[in-house]
Amino acid sequence: MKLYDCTSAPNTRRVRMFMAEKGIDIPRIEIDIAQGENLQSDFLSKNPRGVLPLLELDDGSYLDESIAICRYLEELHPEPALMGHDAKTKAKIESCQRHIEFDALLPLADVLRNSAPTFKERALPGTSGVIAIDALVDRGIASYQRFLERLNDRLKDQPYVAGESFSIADITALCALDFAKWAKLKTPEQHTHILRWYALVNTRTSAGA
Ligand SMILES: N[C@@H](CCC(=O)N[C@@H](CS)C(=O)NCC(=O)O)C(=O)O
Repeated sequence: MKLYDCTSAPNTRRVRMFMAEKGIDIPRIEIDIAQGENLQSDFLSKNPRGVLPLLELDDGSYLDESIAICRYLEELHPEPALMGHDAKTKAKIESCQRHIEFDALLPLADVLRNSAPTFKERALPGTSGVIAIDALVDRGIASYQRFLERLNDRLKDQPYVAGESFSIADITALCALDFAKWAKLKTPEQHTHILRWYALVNTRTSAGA
């Protein structure tokens, strides 16, 4: 297997952290998104959507979408389980993941992509060619702030995002909070439960992946 990766991007970091937690070490090929390397024919012949991460399997086929990649790796390397053991935990983790993706990662991508000159004509990831819309910046910030409030409430009564154990939901949330720093969006000090959780997960070795 091979992972097509971009060191600075949040979704690729999710997969790198997931692999680090499981001790999976495979070759990585760096693709420079800012320079548009993902939009060149060589990469598009592997993934016509032009997005990362992308996993090349041993049979020469490709798998995109960070969570699909993680699910595949979880099947191959079940322990430590990061996507849950039983029906309820699996569903809870999946639900948390969806919240983080829709309420934080996508709005944050809107904030960055609709404000950064590099993405003026690439306001959606990949081959979209969509022009930036200024109003999406404020909408993205508002969604992220609401997400932080809910996350802080959730972490009042449990150590990790999806419950008592570290899971892929913690990986996704950590990647979202670090991605927010690119937009200069810090976690407000009153969100003490998030700050406690962040200190806990950010010291894991995988956080450096
Ligand atoms: N839902 C996809 C999102 C993939 C995505 O948006 N990837 C970004 C990097 S974080 C990308 O490839 N961007 C390419 C671009 O900006 O042109 C996933 O989870 O893999």
